[in-house]
Amino acid sequence: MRRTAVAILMLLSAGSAPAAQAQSAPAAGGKVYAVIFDFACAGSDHGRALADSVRLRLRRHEEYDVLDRLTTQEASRPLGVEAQKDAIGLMGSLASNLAVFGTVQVSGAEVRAEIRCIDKTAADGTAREWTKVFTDSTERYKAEIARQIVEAIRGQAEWVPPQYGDEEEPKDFAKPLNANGDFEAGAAAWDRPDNVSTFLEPGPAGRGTVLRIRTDLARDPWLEYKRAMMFGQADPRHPPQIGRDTSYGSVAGLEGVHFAGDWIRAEPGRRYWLVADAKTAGGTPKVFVKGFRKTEHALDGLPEGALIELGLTPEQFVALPAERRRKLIEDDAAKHPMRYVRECYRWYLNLRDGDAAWTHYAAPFPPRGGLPGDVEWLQIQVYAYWPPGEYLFDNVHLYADPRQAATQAVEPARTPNFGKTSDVVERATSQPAK
Ligand SMILES: [Ca+2]
Repeated sequence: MRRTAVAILMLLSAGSAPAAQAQSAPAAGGKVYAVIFDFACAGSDHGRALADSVRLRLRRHEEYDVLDRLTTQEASRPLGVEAQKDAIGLMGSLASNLAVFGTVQVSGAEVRAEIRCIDKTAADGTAREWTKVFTDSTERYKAEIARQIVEAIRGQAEWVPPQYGDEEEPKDFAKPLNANGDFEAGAAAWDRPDNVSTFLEPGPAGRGTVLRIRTDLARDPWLEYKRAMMFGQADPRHPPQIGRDTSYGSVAGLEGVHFAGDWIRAEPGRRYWLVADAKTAGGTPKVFVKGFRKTEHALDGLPEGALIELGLTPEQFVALPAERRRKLIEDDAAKHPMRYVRECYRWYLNLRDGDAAWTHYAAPFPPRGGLPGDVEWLQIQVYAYWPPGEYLFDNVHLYADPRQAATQAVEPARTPNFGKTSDVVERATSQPAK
């Protein structure tokens, strides 16, 4: 009875792994002590590098105790696929019950790995053995072949996180869901540019109007100006002169600059594509899609904008009778419902390949599954920060995924504690004080 309970707990603790364990998985409770020898590879380091990728990847599975690289390299030279006797001898002296070795050959772009595995994890002590050939000729050969080797070792498929560029950009998008993504209608459906950190201006031939963001600015006068602009106390047609600053204390080093679009009605269960063109000289500017939902408005506070409209200071507001305060909040929420939304979803397109040329970016989101059900509104926010300088953007479009046939359920994060900050994780996992 007790044994059964332990086995069930082990399956549960395997988390998202399929409940049906592969036949090659170790007996319940048994650790696999694996040694991955450097692979033999004439004339290059590919064998060592690939072996190390396999070690790292296999180590992610908690039932595998993988001998570290230095100890392995001290114990043995690289072992080619023919070195079976050496491997079996070393398994004994290294107290390992699983050994992997092999030969890697590189020919042009193609990498070919002939890999042998000796597995002595079976409860009855019998050795099982396989030899397989893996090939890849992409830039990601190391990750790709390592994944296939680990799948062969474990006898089950690895979960592969979505990769940028995994899915080809569709050619048949319908009309964008956001208006004026090409900026040809000026600031329509976007923030008003402040003409200090954000500009809508003619781009190079063929682009019409583009968005320019500047982040090499002195922070304090910029913040003061943005605030005044928000409350109608500054006019971007007559922007102030704000000094250039490229220090860590600049706008680039602290807030960065956001340029937001209008609210877009969200459709839970939907998948989207976000595309953008950008010209950057470094850094990783981003195009965020943030999701918002209505929230019960705070019963004791008004947003700053509302206070200014009412001509009240926060102190004057607090001094009002409770009934009067509640009435003002309810009236403001009815008039400006979007002042009372809360961010509940966030994804971004990372514009990371900037080499001072215009580059097109496209990616689907959510990375897996459909948009969560609590997202009511989406907002696009173009964002640039470090390094201090200028960034150009054009054709920022949000599309419904034309390949999606039916609404899709939300798929939760695969990574434990994904989206939680470290303090939350620490609190949740720390031992209670005695
Ligand atoms: Ca344009």
